[in-house]
Amino acid sequence: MAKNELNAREAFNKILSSMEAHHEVMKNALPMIASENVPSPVVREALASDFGNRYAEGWVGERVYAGCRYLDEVEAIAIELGKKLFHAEFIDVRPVSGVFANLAAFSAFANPGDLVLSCTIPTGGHISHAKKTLGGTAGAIRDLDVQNYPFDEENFNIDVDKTISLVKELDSKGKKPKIFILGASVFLFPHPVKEIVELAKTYDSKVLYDGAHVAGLIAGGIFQDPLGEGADIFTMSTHKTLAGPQHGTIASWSKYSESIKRVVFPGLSSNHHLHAVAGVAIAFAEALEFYHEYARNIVTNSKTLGQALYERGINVLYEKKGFTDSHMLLIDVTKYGNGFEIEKKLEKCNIIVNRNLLPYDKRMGRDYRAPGGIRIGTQELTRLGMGKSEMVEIADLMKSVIIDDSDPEKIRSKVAELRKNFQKVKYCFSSIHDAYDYIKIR
Ligand code: DSN
Repeated sequence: MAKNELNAREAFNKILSSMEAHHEVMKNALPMIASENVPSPVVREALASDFGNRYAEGWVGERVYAGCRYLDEVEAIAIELGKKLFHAEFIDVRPVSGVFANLAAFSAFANPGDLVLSCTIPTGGHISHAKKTLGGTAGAIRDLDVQNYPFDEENFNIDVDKTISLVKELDSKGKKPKIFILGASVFLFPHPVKEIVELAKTYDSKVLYDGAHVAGLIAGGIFQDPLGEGADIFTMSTHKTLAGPQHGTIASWSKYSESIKRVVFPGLSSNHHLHAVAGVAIAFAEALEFYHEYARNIVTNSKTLGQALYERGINVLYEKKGFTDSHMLLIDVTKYGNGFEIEKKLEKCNIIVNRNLLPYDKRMGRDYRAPGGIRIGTQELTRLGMGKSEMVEIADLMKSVIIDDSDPEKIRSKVAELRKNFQKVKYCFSSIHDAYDYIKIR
């Protein structure tokens, strides 16, 4: 064994101490990555359960294994609750992530070489929607011909008129779109679902709405209702604003159920992570009971934080549109450095955000390594019970880091002080354990 190599016992101990240390940081930090959240203790209980050690291939009631009685009961409940939450006729909770849910939709409704449209990454698109040259799931894995929507930077949204012209032009060259992909990873304002649905009808194409980021807001009835507006398929991950475990789900219509079921199993999964399915079922129940309030508080907090940062001189984009209609904000930090530098500065103070491309970064010669922006989300802080006054305090702390270059140690202790009274998960049925308690069952 080389000198610095860990033996098995040392490795074992190191793994446990790293996990515990992570929980200590989370207790004292401001977690603001827009794609994350803290699930309720009950969801964590589901994740630690024996469900995670079992197989249940196939559909509820038609499994190809024995021993599935309770697994089936829970998955059937998840499906029922999902239908109510998302106004869907069909729910498949088996995709193991949002990317798998998207790949299932690409596989069910398009063939290699088919044309699809999506947002570019600097205009908010997710990597699973992206072109082959970027290694995106649609382009590189399903081999789809990905074209991008013309984008209205002023309003941070898809330019519908220019999209209509682009699609006409592509059609004249013999390329009809198979899928219009909507939804995004920087998702500030609802996408023009109705308009794209109208356009899609002309070409007999499908509209796929990737609502991973906003699923909890949709469940709470404060963002657009994609199926209600006419989308064919609504894919999501279940852990962002929805605050469940890391997993995926597809919501759609009965007429597409068989095509979707077939690709999800056996096409894209054998087993589908039954502990996560139980967690999803719990998160759906929490959403039905509590997210009307939770979703509204998230959006209020985002707008409040946007305004407070803006008033302190930080260039939060889209002020004229009220900054955001969702859980996130996009900030141009180029006056003070690049997104990477600001992300690291904030991290030193236990304020956790991510660097992000801005829609105009490419023109400025910036790329994802050192983009011009940061993206922040308020969904996790809201889940911990924070409200408007805490958003204003956070704006002060962020200003101290970004503009005043204050001492990280001082800011870290102020962050910990602010966090002291916000240790429980709200908007759930039971919260005996604190949000970031490291729970030992060994
Ligand atoms: N890449 C994630 C995000 O942060 O938006 C989504 O998968």
